[in-house]
Amino acid sequence: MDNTDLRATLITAISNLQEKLALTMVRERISRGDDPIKIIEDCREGMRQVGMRYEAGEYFLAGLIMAGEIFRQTMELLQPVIKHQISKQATGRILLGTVKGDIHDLGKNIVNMLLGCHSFAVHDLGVDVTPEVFAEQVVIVKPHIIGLSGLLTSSYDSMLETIDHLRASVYQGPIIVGGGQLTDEVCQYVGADYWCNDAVTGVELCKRLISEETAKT
Ligand code: B12
Repeated sequence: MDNTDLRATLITAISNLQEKLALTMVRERISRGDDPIKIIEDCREGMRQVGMRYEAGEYFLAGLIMAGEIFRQTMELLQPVIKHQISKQATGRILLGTVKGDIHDLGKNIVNMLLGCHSFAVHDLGVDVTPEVFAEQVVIVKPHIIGLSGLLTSSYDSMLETIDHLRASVYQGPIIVGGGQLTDEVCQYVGADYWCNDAVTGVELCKRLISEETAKT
């Protein structure tokens, strides 16, 4: 199979919830030395298709759960490869979490892992995190950057609430919101400084913010 076929087969396998085939394709691409970030992007495309099939009524909640499990397993295969490849440069503390009412964490976990690979100290608060818990942790962790993750439309209000709460109390530093459905408009609505819908861009942004901060001091 050539590379284009491998990519298409991986995307379709995830979209069709074919766990064994998807994992075989990931293993094969790893063994061929494919860029792990490109493999993640293809897995994400498969997940996007699962979402569309759910929306169209072809899949039910069980389909989303199954897709989540397949994705988690692909990440288990990819994590050691990524950790081995990425060089360490930046340092800084990041507070990360999925906002209140939202339990999607696969994307956030990728951001966590990639930030860790770049020597960031990541304090991941998990999912369904209330504004109050974020604020409490800011006092303890003293983060340079806060990252809020959310995939549901209803998460935008939680992001807004969290950012309002943080700005009115303990934190005036940079806040990044992340998630597949985000846009400029959402970023403005929730009052974040930056938004991102892919982890690699998010990590580059964090590195830039930290080096700007270091240059000031
Ligand atoms: C898997 C999945 C689930 C799994 C999640 C498992 C898990 N552990 O995360 C489960 C089954 C739990 C689930 C539940 C639900 N889900 Co769901 N789910 C999905 C699905 C198919 C894939 C999401 C995913 O993991 N993608 C892969 C990751 C890698 O991508 P990502 O999250 O976008 O992350 C990347 C970037 O966004 C970025 N990023 C993410 N966070 C951050 C944070 C920072 C700081 C930065 C810098 C970057 C960053 O980096 C990541 C890597 O590049 C999506 C479809 C889709 N299009 O996304 C629906 C989807 C998000 N779900 C949806 C829905 C409706 C639900 C439910 C309400 C279903 C129900 N009836 O119960 C529940 C909600 C539960 C809740 N309260 O949160 C809808 C949301 C629609 C909407 N507009 O609100 C979607 C879009 C499906 C659809 N098309 O209808 N879901």
